[in-house]
Amino acid sequence: MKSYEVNFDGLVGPTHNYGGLSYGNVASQSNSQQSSNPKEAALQGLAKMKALMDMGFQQGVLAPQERPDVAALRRLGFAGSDAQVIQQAAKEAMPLLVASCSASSMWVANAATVSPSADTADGRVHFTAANLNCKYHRSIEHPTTSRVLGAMFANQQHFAHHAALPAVAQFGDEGAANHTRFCRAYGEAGVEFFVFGRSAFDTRYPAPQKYPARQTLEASQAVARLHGLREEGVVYAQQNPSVIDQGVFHNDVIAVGNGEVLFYHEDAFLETDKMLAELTSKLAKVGGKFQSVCVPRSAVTVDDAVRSYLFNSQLLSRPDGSMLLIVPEECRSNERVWQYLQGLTGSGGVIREVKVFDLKQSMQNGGGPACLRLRVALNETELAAVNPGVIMTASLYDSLTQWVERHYRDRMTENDLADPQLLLECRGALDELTQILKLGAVYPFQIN
Ligand code: SUG
Repeated sequence: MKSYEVNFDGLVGPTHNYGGLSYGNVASQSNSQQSSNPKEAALQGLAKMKALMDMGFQQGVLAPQERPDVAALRRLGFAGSDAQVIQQAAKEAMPLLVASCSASSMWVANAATVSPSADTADGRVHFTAANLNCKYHRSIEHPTTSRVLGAMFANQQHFAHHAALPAVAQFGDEGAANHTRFCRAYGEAGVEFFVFGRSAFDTRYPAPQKYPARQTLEASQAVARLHGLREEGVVYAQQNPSVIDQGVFHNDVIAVGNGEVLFYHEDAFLETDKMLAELTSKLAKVGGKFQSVCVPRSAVTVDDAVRSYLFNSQLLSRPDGSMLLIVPEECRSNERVWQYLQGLTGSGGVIREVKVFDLKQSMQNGGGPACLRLRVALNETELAAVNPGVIMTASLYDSLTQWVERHYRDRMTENDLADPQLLLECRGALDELTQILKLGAVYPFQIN
């Protein structure tokens, strides 16, 4: 049976703004308070989806969330009408209003961890929504994420959904941003690679000194258990704490994998040799030949990687078995990174082509091409069981583009977030979106 990697991209929501909310994420901190352009952000994301679809890749779309999250503000004690809740929060606790307005759900690599059916004990595709417990503005995403994923992958014969892990730092889980799967073919059993930043219970693992390690070993292990993964099909590795302290807040900022290939920076992991040996032997057991492409620090520094997002790229398989790297424009403007990429594609190795996309609006909050997509490996039967409303087509692209043009503002600052009219605009837009994507009622304003 045929199998595919389907990339579901997060559609940027109408409140996209630069709130400076993510300590440890260099771009988010350095662009704090700049004015944003939600319309441009959404169109940049849609252009990437369309381009990948046009290249022949399977492409889907994941809906944004209701923002401002008035229900979240009510849980923090703000009361009255929706407009009063927003105005009171703006007056008394602006940082909380900003957090409740973040369009951060666009970075759907953090929406969930997904295990394809070939890896799981019950032969279903498993999803665990990420609790995103490290940052308040992200911790409020998972209930709606679960409803949206449930509406996209509704068929219980093929899809199993798990609620987010307990909402405490010891089970901090950032989803697929710290998870990669290696396999010979998408429909065959593979090796799932979980990368954690620290251990919550075992003091033998070092932790970063400056910035938070968002993913714990214990969270990764819990997800592997929930998904029914075989021990032989899992490898755990620790992120190098020193790169977290240099701004690598998720592993997908310093490594990306696809098929049998891991593309990573020399400083990305601890005990790299042991990890590579384990990946090689476990992949061999399922018939695969693991390959690694290490980028030496002499060619690209960790700082270059963080600024250019070289590794937050999408590594995609082409029909001839070679691979294509989708990188952000920032890679072309970094001389060392661009030079490295020219050498890489010209070297006769597996990565043969680089395509550049302008995702500046998302990049300025620390979200590159890989952050914007959630990969779901599906066989033909499973793909046919996905809600067809969320699979990208030329006509869906047109509808979404027109929808963005109709509803999105082209400038957003902190002051705009305090405007109760914004809530009405967003709800109107999202109500229409759920009809376009055939999701049914998934938002709090639709179900309460
Ligand atoms: O969680 N930025 C996101 C970026 C997530 C990127 N995802 C992956 N690497 N997979 C984060 O730090 C910034 C929001 C703000 O500051 O307005 C933010 O949430």
